[in-house]
Amino acid sequence: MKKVTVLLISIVFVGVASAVPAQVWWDRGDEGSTWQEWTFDDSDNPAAPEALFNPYGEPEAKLSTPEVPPDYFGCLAQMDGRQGVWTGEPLDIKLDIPNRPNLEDHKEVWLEGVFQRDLTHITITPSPTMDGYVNEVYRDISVIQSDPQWYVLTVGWYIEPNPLKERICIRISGTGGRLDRVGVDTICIPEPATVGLLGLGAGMLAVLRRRRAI
Ligand SMILES: [Ca+2]
Repeated sequence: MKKVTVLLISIVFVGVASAVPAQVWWDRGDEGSTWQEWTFDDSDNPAAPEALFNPYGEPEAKLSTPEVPPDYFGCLAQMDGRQGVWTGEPLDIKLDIPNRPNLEDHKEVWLEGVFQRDLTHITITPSPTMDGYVNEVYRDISVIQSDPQWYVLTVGWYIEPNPLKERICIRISGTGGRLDRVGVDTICIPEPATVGLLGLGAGMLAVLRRRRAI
């Protein structure tokens, strides 16, 4: 092999190695993984995801508002260029996601949602509650440049030990909290972990950005 070729390969390798950890993410359909995406094509409540891969059960989204009586609450067929938008003031979303019942694992969860107004809170509750911890490894809210009326929320969590399922609770408020779509990817990873937490988070974020359908 010519020296210049070796040099070029070395440069590429070093460049990649310095930017991306050895093992950085999973593909949808990998062992122990699930994914589910709600686009709210109809007004069903609870709502089943429009697209999913989850061999461990049936994920579900419940929409509600704590306001009594509600000023406005419902699923709009169209809103600001988006179809199928849940709205409430505030709007509460609960996502229940079953998962692989293996207590020897730890779990990674990534969520991405398209919404309007203010994110009041987002929490994840592993079930059953066990001794362990939930670590939020990433959170970002960014305006969609091509569609600045809407924002993208991206959150990642590391959970150990692995719970049987998750409940993710989101509240969106402001002058009408609105949710156009939300997707969740999860994976159960057998211990001992072979990947670094921070590196894994960065890599999975790259995957989510590639998958983003906005
Ligand atoms: Ca929608």
